[in-house]
Amino acid sequence: MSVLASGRARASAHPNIALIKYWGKASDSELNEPAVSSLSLTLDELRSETCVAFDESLKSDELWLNGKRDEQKLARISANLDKLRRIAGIDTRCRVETSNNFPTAAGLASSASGFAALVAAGNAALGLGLDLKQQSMLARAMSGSAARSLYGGFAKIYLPDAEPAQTHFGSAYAEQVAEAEHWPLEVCVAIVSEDEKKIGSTEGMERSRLSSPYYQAWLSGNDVDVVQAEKLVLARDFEQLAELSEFSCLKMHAMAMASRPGLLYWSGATVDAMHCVRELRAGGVPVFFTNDAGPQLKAICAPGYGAKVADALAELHGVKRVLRCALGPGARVEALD
Ligand code: 2P0
Repeated sequence: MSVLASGRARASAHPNIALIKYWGKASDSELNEPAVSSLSLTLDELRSETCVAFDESLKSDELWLNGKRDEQKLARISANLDKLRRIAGIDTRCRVETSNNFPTAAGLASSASGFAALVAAGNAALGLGLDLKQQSMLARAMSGSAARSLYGGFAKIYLPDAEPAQTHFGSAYAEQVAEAEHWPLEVCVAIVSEDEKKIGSTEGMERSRLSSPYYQAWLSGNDVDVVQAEKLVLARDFEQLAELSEFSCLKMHAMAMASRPGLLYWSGATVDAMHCVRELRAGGVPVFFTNDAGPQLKAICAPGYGAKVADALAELHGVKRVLRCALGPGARVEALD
């Protein structure tokens, strides 16, 4: 620990939603290297806040999630705290308090925002002095999508640019494609279930790698998709980004569905919402859908169209509520109480 570091810090971060999807790991090493490139946008209103306190008086790590002691998720947090401790050269146990203002583990990328906030808080608490790229590498080692939540606006993980593995960090990292202000897209999240998903992403990815006959084809397409998506974001070409992003989403799910046993993250309401979005688009509303390892449907809208899309989704039977989000900032350290 740096002599100036207090061992305590608080940070916040936002979930991100991939327009070009990550699904699959390069190996089962603890560096958690992704097998595919990805590109995402970071949301504003959804938020994780994480406080860490490294404390010599603690006998073991503690996790408090949304105000309650959580023993179930502690092992994963502890293993990731070990990564921070290894860099700092300490063995001090830590109390982690984290809260989300949205459903946890329901396909809303709570691990992305949660681990991005943990890295930012740990970096500050231990005085590690990691720059954003290093923080992103470390967050990726904790949860692949967390690397992207270090950045606001649009971010990508582009594997051909990855560096030779470094001790502690591995190689893949995220970098910003554009700030939120570059293209203030709006996002409507149709919540169709608040339950935690039954098969987590890590387990699902491994199942797809081992059993989906489409897995190799899936691996071969994402570098090209990310290069194209980045150009479309920079050119603010909504129509072509809509087509490419829905393609990436459906391609990922088709491959995952063909795993054995098949991974079926959609509910009937998810599919109804997809049709609703396509009908809106056919009627001239600039909107497209995407969906992750859970049933919620995310509708990405051109600036100014969020209210209209939210109203249409809210009318669907099976949609419990619709969250509206703008694009947001990256992870940041907050003042302690
Ligand atoms: C994504 N997802 O690109 C994809 C699309 C879900 C579907 O990244 O195992 O929680 O912790 O590295 O980051 C979710 O996977 O997985 C994810 P781990 P993570 O957003």
